[in-house]
Amino acid sequence: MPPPERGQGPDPHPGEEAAPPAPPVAIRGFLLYRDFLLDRAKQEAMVADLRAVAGEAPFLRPMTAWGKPMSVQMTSAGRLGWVTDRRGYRYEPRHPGTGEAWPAIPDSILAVWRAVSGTGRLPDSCLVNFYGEAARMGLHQDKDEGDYRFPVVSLSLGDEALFRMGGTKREERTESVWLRSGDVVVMGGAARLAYHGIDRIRFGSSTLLPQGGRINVTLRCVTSS
Ligand code: MD6
Ligand code: FE
Repeated sequence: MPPPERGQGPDPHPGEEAAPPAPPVAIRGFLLYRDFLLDRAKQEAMVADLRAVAGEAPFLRPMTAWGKPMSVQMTSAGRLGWVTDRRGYRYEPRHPGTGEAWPAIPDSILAVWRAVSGTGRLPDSCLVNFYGEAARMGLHQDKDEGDYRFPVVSLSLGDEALFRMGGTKREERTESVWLRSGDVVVMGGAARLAYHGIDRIRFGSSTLLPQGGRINVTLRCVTSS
């Protein structure tokens, strides 16, 4: 058998084991798998899968608990979707606009979780964020889940984004890195409750999305069993 190829992401060739991902770099406890999905065709297939999700569960511009619309548009797949409105942040089993259950998490996305999450459990929730030209995401912790033993796995597609990573207190020192299309970040262990955010994107830096912009997908276990 030939040696495993690097950077080929999850999707093994039929009858072969998935190639182990190239080792990540650790930044403030966040694990960054650069070019986890190197293959352009795989990235395009994933975008098509996510467009199908958004076809069933349209993107929403959520309201924060303090009544300001977020600049990022969001939808979800999986058993539970993350929503926010005047009642605050929470997970819901149905799309707030259509009233329908969220679509299933695409297999192409689950394959990334299987390859890097280090758990046999599958995620309950797949949050899909879309960043247009001026979108950003303030420094936050992911703490609406019921169980922090499981990591959050994030995948970037499209334009580059400046990702800021800190510690478990807002005042702590931060480090930033430009995330590129195909990069995967795992936030687990001591970094599971670390502050992080997106300062800005470089609109038009990638050709993956013909109209420009960035898609970020985050996978999470929400309930403790
Ligand atoms: C983003 N990411 O990359 C925002 N959360 O657009 C997140 O908020 C995030 O990258 C938890 C774990 C990894 C992440
Ligand atoms: Fe987050």
